[in-house]
Amino acid sequence: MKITDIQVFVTSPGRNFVTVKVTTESGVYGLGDATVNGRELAVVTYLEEHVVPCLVGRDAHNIEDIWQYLYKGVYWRRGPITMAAIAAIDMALWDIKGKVAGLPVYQLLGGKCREAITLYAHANGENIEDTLDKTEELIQQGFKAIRLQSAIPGLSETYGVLGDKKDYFELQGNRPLPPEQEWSTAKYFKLVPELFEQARQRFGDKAQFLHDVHSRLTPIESAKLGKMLEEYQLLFLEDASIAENQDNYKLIRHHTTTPLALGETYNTIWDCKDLIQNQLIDYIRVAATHAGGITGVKKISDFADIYNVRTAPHGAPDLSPICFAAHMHLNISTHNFGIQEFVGFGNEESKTIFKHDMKLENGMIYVSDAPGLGVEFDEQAATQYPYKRSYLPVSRLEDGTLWHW
Ligand code: CS2
Ligand code: MG
Repeated sequence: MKITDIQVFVTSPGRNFVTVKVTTESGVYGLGDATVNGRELAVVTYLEEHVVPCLVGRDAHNIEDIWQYLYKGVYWRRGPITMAAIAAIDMALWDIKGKVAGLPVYQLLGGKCREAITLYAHANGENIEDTLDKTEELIQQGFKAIRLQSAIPGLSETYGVLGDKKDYFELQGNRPLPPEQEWSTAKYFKLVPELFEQARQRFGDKAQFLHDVHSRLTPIESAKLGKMLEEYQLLFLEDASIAENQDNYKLIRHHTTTPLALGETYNTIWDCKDLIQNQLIDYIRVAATHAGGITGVKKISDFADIYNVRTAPHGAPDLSPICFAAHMHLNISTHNFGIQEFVGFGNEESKTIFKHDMKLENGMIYVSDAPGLGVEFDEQAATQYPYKRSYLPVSRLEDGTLWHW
């Protein structure tokens, strides 16, 4: 079944998304997500200039060969831009194969290992009390796991906290230049243990708690935080230190039994191979859009299973519903699935573009049984929201030193 056309759409219903549509000679088409937050047009160019010309005329059914062709067939392998381009093509080809077979993609990946997908939701607040009030609301909605992030007293803006914005789309979608945020590890350490002390006092074991450090601590600081939080039995501490240096996690692991999660910035197995085989982490968080699609994530998940590492796919607002749907098909069919990050199905504008029938019930998601990935993309609606450059923030210490955001 030959590929006859590949289109790349950029739309910005509050924040930018890059969507790939692969069309075949039979008219069947598939969709993929190619969104790299803050670098969207780099992926568009990579796809249109360097991928599309090579794929038109190839057999859409040959998913693995096309993946290898796009990965091994280039000299400059890996990296977020290359792997997002590969990912989008890969997701679209799985979408096509499911539509042709008349089956949801998870049936092509081995069928169900569970009936529904357990989620963790985000509670973030201007202070500890506000964060815990939001936590209470999420527990009442049935969420069994909640990520707690609170503003840090004395710092103007904190990662993961909305401030005066109504949602993540508004927070992330309109940054014509990288905003500069201040960071203080000392102020952070004053807050986080107290946040979880009060959370456990207020909620007991009514929910599992998580926290995203967002790579801001040195390894020994991460080890100290992990030890301080052990009594609160977190489900996991995410991005405890920067992901580039996998050796960091030997030191952290040596000092604390708090479970560790990492991987949302990883693109291939090579980024996380040592972490997994040395069991330095407990959850691998690669996202389909950033790690080579369904094919790429499946390779990493199966490797992780050998070493008791579970998956906890990244589910940030900068991954489109197409990526989220791909995760649902992966999560329901992956034996060592752990938990899925969930920040909602998007804002009202994005719901006019990306349509699906994934169901949220009691903190769980029930996957679509529609053939393929189960997401429709309204090209007409997408044209209503043209691309708008927007950057992720940068972070500086109080003395002005550039730091990890
Ligand atoms: C965060 C992300 O969801 C998370 O765990 O780390 O929101 C991250 O900040 C964004 O994906 C960056 O684009
Ligand atoms: Mg994160």
